[in-house]
Amino acid sequence: MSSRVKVVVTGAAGQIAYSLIPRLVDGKTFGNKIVDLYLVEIPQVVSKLEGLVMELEDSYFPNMGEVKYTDNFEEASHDADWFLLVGSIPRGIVYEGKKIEERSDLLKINGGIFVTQGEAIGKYGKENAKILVVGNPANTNALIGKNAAGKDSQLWMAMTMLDSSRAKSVISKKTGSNISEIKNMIIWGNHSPTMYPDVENVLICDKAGSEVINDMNWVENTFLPTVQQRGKAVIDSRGASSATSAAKAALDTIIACESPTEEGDSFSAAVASDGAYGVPEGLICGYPLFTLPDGTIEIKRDQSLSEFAKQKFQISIDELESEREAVKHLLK
Ligand code: NAX
Repeated sequence: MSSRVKVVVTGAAGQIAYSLIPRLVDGKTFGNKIVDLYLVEIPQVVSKLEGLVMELEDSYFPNMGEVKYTDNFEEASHDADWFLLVGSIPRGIVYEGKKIEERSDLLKINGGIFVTQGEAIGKYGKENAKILVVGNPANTNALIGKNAAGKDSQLWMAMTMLDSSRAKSVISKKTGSNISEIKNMIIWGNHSPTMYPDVENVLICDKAGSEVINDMNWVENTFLPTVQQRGKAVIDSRGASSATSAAKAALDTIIACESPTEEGDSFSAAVASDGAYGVPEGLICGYPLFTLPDGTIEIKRDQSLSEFAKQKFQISIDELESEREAVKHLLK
């Protein structure tokens, strides 16, 4: 195993990145490896990264390798092992004279960015590079990027770990169990309010969630809306979207990919469907995943879905299909 890892982070001057970047080099996320960072921003903002680099240098991180920054994604992408694609144009900002409110507008603007970045990753990234898309709409951005990269040996994921952690937190409060005792917390579908957090297959102190939480009224009317709308609740209170929790979720995704998954557990991320669980091929869909001791990452295929679960999951699959339709001109 290489003792160095090269990580590219886009949106590096943004709020998630400010929590994320220092923890990439703190010796925990990548263990003993020396971490080389390549930070990417848009030209209008890139000079701010000089200050972030100064802070990193001043923070005493023995595992930090080279740190570079640029507004040229292609230059950053050479031989990178990991790409954390956090940068995107957020909802609510004024872009070319128009306030961006609709998901369809977000898809249009960000879609273009992911074509260019995907092409560079396919051309210059490592053959076995892992790509985690955080910038929204994450699943469809990943679909566009993966398609543009055109390299099946690279693993494209969209982040649903934050949704999974939020769901664990709600279940932990409901059942009085510690968050570490909640395993196999699956997020099916899209990282959007249509996601389906699965309370039936989740394990709470080694018991099936369907046995422990015997309260469908709570599931439907409290649990699902709380998890699905958590991002909005944070924005309403903070006046800004989730940042420190999103950064932690990105780090947890890396750790889950870099170390074997415990028996019975899984981790959440959205990956390209190969038809698993009846999802149309190619859609980047939230699944339960596991990492084998040799580093291979696979979809866990033995989970059973009740009629209730299938119905909820289908709503999210339909949304993913309509997003794919909206960006079909960006797909090769
Ligand atoms: P910020 O607006 O603070 O930062 C985004 C940064 O990306 C900005 O500095 C911007 O200049 C940069 N950027 C835009 N286009 C770029 C490009 N082409 N190349 C490089 N950099 C680019 O947003 P922040 O709060 O950090 O959120 C980043 C993204 O994460 C947003 O799209 C947000 O919606 C998404 N989120 C995704 C989550 C998930 O679970 N998947 C949860 C948290 C968050 O909402």
